[in-house]
Amino acid sequence: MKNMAKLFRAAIMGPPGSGKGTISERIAQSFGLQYLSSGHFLRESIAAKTEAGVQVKTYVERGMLVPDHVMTRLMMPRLEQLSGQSWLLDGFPRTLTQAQTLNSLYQLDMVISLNIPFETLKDRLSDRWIHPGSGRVYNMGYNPPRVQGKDDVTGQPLIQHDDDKPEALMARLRHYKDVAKPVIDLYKSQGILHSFSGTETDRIWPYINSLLSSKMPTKPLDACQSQSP
Ligand code: G5P
Ligand code: MG
Repeated sequence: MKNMAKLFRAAIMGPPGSGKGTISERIAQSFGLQYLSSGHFLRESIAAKTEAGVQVKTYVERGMLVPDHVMTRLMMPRLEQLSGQSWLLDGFPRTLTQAQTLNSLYQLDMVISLNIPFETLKDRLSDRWIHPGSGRVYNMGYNPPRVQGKDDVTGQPLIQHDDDKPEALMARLRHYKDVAKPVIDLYKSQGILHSFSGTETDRIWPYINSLLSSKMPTKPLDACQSQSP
């Protein structure tokens, strides 16, 4: 039974390593929203070597933003497939152009923005290792590979990009802030932005949980079909 409860559409924003994925999984589990991660779709396309995958590989490997038109072409069909369902977007939109494209098609109910201190992000991301073939990401502290230095699926060696080294990281995080600012301002002007600050996901989560509980008192009826990536 769909469409009996009011649909709920949300997005979560935050710099690399801010906990978007971790929090999205908790939201999807607790509130039964469909969860769509732009990074997951990109890595899926890279692994499948689709046309889009080949196009985006270098950007993703270097932590650079994928061009807007490629990104919207990847995300919009996924949203079309979810018509009549409630969803949460993780990592999209990231630029004003992406936000405007999304805005022209869907009205978001809520945008969650994570403000995590640069020092914390730097510590988390400098521990990040990548499988270059697929774009799979590991964190040596939080989610290490089963065998040190090897990808869980292929057993191939993991690498650390120059971009995840401290100086480059600071530049990327500053760049995130510049690009995100107009997006955040847009959602603030629409009255749907909710910002959360802190250094630990576990401490931020209860606030997000209670906000969502107040805005979404009952689980959407399509809850059971959640297909988080
Ligand atoms: P992604 O996949 O969106 P990023 O770089 O934005 O990737 P990432 O790494 O996925 O961000 P996250 O989802 O914000 O981070 O955070 P997470 O995965 O939950 O947590 C990060 C790490 O910290 C994890 O190992 C987690 O276990 C750990 N962690 C979480 N909470 C805590 C805590 O409290 N304490 C500690 N110690 N650790 C914690 O995008 C990838 C690339 O795709 C492209 C870009 O190239 C991007 O770089 N891309 C786009 N390009 C253009 N437009 C878009 N819309 C794009 N979307 C993706
Ligand atoms: Mg993520």
